[in-house]
Amino acid sequence: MIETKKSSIESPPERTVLVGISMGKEGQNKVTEYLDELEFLVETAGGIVETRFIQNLDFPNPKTYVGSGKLEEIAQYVKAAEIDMVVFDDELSASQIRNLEKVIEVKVLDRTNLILDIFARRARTAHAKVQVELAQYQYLLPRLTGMWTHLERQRGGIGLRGPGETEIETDRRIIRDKIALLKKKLEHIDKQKATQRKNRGQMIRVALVGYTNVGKSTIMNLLAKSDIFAENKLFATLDTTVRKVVIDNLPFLLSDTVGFIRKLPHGLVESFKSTLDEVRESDFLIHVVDISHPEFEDQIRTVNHTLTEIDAGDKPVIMVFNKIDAYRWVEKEEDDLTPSTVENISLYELKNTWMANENQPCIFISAKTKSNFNEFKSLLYEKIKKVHAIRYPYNNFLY
Ligand SMILES: Nc1nc2c(ncn2[C@@H]2O[C@H](COP(=O)(O)OP(=O)(O)OP(=O)(O)O)[C@@H](O)[C@H]2O)c(=O)[nH]1
Ligand SMILES: [Mg+2]
Repeated sequence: MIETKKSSIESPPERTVLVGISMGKEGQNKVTEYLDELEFLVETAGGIVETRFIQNLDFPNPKTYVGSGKLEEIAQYVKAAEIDMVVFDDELSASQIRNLEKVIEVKVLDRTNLILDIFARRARTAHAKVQVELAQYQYLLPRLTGMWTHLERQRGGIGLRGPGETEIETDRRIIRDKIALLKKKLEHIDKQKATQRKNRGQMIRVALVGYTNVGKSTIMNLLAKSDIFAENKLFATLDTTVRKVVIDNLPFLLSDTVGFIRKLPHGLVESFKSTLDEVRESDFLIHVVDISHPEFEDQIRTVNHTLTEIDAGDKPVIMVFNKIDAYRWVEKEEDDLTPSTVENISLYELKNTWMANENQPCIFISAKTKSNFNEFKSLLYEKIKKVHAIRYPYNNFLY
């Protein structure tokens, strides 16, 4: 085997500091959740979080994101604790990166950069690789002048890894050419994919969608008896997988797609549009939710928002609340008069609230313990039967 540049997997995890700002009344709780997620992203990318800095601000400082006092505090910590990189919870502008890096003197990353890096390492097929690389270069180009790429100690590592463990190019002229080339490649692949989809004919098509790490691939594996990679990391799935599933005697095509996340970089949504064709062209969606996640309602909003962004906002949806085995809640004391929060709601109450909406069928399951899974299959069957009856009105001998 050819010896290539040592991959980052073998190097020690990059020591990381997170920075977020807390805005408004609910700010403190929100920023904690957001930074929890950011920490999960850093770990998925192979870093380790040493500490967090949070500042209360009405809006981010246009020059340095946080105020100058806080920035100084961060810089001192970075030096003392030998930190490798500082990750900010929002997308930073070129000048913000430049200004921050002057003071902090180590690699400065934002949420977008981090997500792109994870996508780059997860991409397996040629299609996904081209899409991610394109999004990476489009992100990089306007930010090159300010980037930490020139820092001697900081060349490479998280933030600059391209698909296939090689470092991505940081020369402006070469990047421009690459972008043009990648766009052409993508066009070509898109044409092939469109032909493939046409050849599938009139089969009923269903797509699993949802926030990342909610259990989409696990459900796919149960339904299709397949063996798709599922793990407790963000963005385990990047490429859409399509499988034929038969429930009783009704066949349909089920696709498992990339998970969504808060502030999914727009460039990534753009370049993944063709992967998401599968979603856009399906007959209906199975929106999987991780009910055990404290922010699941926010996650539902994010998913709906992203669906609208890819022109799939008006598809019929079955809501599947997964991971009921991990759902925890705290019963309120009778004399506790503070308003109920998400933590005080029982699964029973939650079910009643969601099931009251007749326009949107929903079901509560656990893909892990298979609890209620047969009921989920029946619900799916009924839904497919309806689509089937409309599409093949003379073919009713199947049920
Ligand atoms: N407790 C519990 N864990 C589950 C359940 N279903 C899935 N998981 C776990 O949740 C994690 C994520 O599952 P995946 O199936 O990879 O999730 P995904 O939605 O495909 O994630 P991405 O592809 O990363 O977007 C894995 O560790 C699963 O084992 C469930 O019902 N209960
Ligand atoms: Mg998956």
